[in-house]
Amino acid sequence: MADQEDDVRALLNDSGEPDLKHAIARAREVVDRLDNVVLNIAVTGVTGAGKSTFVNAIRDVSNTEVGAAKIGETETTMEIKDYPYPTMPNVKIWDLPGLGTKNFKAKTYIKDVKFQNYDFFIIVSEKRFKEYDIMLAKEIQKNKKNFYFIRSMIDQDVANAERRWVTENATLQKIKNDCQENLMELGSPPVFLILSFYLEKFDFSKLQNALERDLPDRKRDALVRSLPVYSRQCLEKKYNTFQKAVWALAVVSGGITAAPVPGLSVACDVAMVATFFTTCYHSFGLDDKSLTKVGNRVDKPILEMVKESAIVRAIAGKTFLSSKLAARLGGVIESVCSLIPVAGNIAAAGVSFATTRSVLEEGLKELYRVALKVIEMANLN
Ligand SMILES: Nc1nc2c(ncn2[C@@H]2O[C@H](COP(=O)(O)OP(=O)(O)OP(=O)(O)O)[C@@H](O)[C@H]2O)c(=O)[nH]1
Ligand SMILES: [Mg+2]
Repeated sequence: MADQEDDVRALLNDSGEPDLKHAIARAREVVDRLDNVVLNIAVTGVTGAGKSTFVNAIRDVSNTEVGAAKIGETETTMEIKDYPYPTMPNVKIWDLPGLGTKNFKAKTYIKDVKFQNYDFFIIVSEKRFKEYDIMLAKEIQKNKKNFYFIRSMIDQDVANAERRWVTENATLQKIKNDCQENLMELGSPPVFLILSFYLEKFDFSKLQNALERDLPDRKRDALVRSLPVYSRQCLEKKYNTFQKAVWALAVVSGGITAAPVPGLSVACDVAMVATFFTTCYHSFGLDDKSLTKVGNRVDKPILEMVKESAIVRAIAGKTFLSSKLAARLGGVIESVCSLIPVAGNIAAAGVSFATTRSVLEEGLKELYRVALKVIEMANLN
């Protein structure tokens, strides 16, 4: 009984709600948001600007991979196509066809691409922003949506200028000034310089900050969890969004109900806990595909390092939902995990809210620790 009272106290404290009924309702809402938030991002701009390349980059998919957006030297994207994030299918990037081609006329473009379906627009240009881009931005503005200008192909400009002994910084500043001059009639909105092949360079983190600032909370978290890990700060943000959900998941996976009083259950939905860890694992870029890519880039045995972690091995081996959950997590949180029931969905075996919460917290922390090590090895600070 004393344990249950402690649990209720801990739960109310975590939720910030005045009573169990409200805390449980809040927990359900938080857990629901983990998977079910819909976010639609439109990537648009003139033909050949690098839109599809950017779409692939922010999904962490290489251009040649199955399921990647097609890239090409001539007009490539001919129809509107959605590209869901591999592990968050409700978050979608829409690769829109090039503006101003004979198939998509500037005047009717906004209507043709069904602008109302998107949360915001990213307008890509490989050179100066031209009248098409400005017209598009005005139409988007008229329709009360946000837009963000990104300037692509920065590597080419920098390389060309370096041949004339112009420094990288001077080139970047010149591109920005140039773009903003062209966008004067829109009040010179910021222009983000992006190199899709290396998101960690230039302005991608500034773009992420701007998107986060403008999105409502639940959509912001979905964005943060979906983007590839390209910096320590980006990883930290991901960790924080998952961390915030831990208490709620402990409530929901515990099947806790408000009645009868005091009503805290003594169960743990093992499958739900495992699904949470698997989502974090993908979001932190710890899957084999992401790691192989990073490892090849820096020529270091990152995959091997990551596999030293028991929890990563368990998730990668898909043995996580098996009856060995507790043992798999063993090295990480031995004493806590030995309390977890071994199989099935809801399994009642005297697991309190506090216990489930600490299993979730410790598992998440371990995945975060490994992901930080990857960042370090990949020189992505
Ligand atoms: N050097 C360099 N090349 C890029 C960059 N982004 C895209 N490209 C190249 O530019 C070409 C066009 O890229 P896409 O991504 O297909 O352009 P798009 O805007 O989707 O083109 P459409 O679908 O025809 O409208 C391809 O050859 C890409 O490899 C970049 O940042 N730097
Ligand atoms: Mg394209």
